[in-house]
Amino acid sequence: VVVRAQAAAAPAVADAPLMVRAARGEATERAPCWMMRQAGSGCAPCWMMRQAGRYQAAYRELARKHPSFRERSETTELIVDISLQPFRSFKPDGVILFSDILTPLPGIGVPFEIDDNKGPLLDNPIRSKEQLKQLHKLDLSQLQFVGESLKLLRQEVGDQAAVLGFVGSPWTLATYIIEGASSSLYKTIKSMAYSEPALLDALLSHLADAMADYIRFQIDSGAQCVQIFDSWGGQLPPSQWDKWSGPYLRRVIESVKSTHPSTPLTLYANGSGGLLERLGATGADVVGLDWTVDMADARRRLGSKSVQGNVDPTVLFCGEAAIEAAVRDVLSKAGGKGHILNLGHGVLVGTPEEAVAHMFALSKSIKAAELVT
Ligand code: 1CP
Repeated sequence: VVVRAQAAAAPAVADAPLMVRAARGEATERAPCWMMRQAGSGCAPCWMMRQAGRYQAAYRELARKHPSFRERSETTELIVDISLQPFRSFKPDGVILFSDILTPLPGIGVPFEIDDNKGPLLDNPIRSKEQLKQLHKLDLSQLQFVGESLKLLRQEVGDQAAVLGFVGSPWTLATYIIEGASSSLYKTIKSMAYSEPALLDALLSHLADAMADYIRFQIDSGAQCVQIFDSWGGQLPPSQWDKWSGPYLRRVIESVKSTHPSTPLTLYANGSGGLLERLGATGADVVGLDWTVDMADARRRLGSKSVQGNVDPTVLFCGEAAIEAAVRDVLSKAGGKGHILNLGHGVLVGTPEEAVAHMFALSKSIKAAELVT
C-alpha cells in the first residue's frame, strides 16, 4: 500500500510539461501561462523614452551592476540568473531564455551593439551584393553561452515548467540587418524588395538556414518549445508578406520539423490580425496572438490550431478586477484546449509586479472545466 501511495504521489516525469501539452493541442486541466519582458515595441521612440528600466526590480538592479546588454545576454551565469527571475517570483509554466533575437548575428558575420538609448545598432548595414560575402554559416562555437544556459535552466526548472527558446524570423532579422537600427517605416528594406529582389532573397535564405540550425541547437541544448518572432511581419501588406516573410518562415519550420518533429514551434507576429490564416499555414504548431484580435475570431479563423495569448498588456495597469475580466474573457473564448495564456506582447515597462503576480495566480486558479464557452 505504501509503495502504491508513493507511486501515486510522485510527479509524472514521463508527462510533457503543461505548456508543451497545450502547444500540441491537448486539452489541459488549466491553461499554462508565461510572459516575456518587453523588448520590441514597434515604435522605437516609445521604448527609448522609457529607459527607466524593465518591470522587475531584480532585473533593474542587475542591469545597474552590469550595464552592457551584450554582457548580460552573453554571460552564462547572468543569462541563467535573469531567466530565472520571473520563475522565482511567479512560478510561470514557461521560462524563456534571456537573450535577444540579434544574439546569433555575430555568429553569421554580422556584428551589432545594443545602445541603451538607441536600441540595436549595426555599423555596416548590409545593402549590397558585395557585403553579402561577409555572411557565413552559423558558427555555434560563438553561441556556447546559449547552449550552456539552456542546459542549466533545464536542471534548475526540472519538471515545474517548460524551458523556452526563441529566434527572430528571417524578415524581422533582415529589418535590423538592412536598416541598421530599429525602424518605424522600414523604407530601406521595403524598397530593396522592389529594386533588388535577388539580394533580399539571398539574405533571407541565408537567415532561414542559419535560424533553422540555431533552433536545432537550442532544442538539442534543452529548449522544450521554441518561439519564432516575426515581430515586424505585420508591417508588410499581406501580399508582400507572402513573398518576403511566409516562404522563409516555412523554410525554417520545414527544416526543423524534418529533424526535430516533436518540439512545438510557436509563431508570433505583431499586428498580425490581417495575417492569421497565413501564420497558421506556415506549419507552426502554435500561433501567438497580439491583443488586437478577439480570441473567439482567432479560434474561428485558425480551426484546431493551438493559440497563445492574448490579454492586452496595459490591463495590468488597471487593477485586479480589470485583470480578472480580461483573463476570463480570453480563457473562455479560447476554450480549455490547445491554449497557452499570455499577454498579447511582453510586459510593459512600469507594470506593477503585483499585477503580474495576480495574473499568474488567476491562471492557476481557473480550471478549464469551469469555463463557460
Ligand atoms: O536590457 C534591456 O532591458 C533592453 C531591452 C531588451 C530586452 C529586455 C532588449 C533589447 N532585448 C531584451 C531581451 C529580449 N529580446 C527577450 C527576452 C525576454 C525575457 O527575458 O523575458 C526577447 C524574447 C527578445 C526578442 C526581441 N528583441 C524581439 C522580438 C520580440 C518582440 O518584442 O516582438 C525584438 C524585436 C528584439 C529587438 C530588440 N532588442 C532590444 C531592443 C531595444 C530591441 C528593439 C525593439 C524595436 O526595434 O522596437
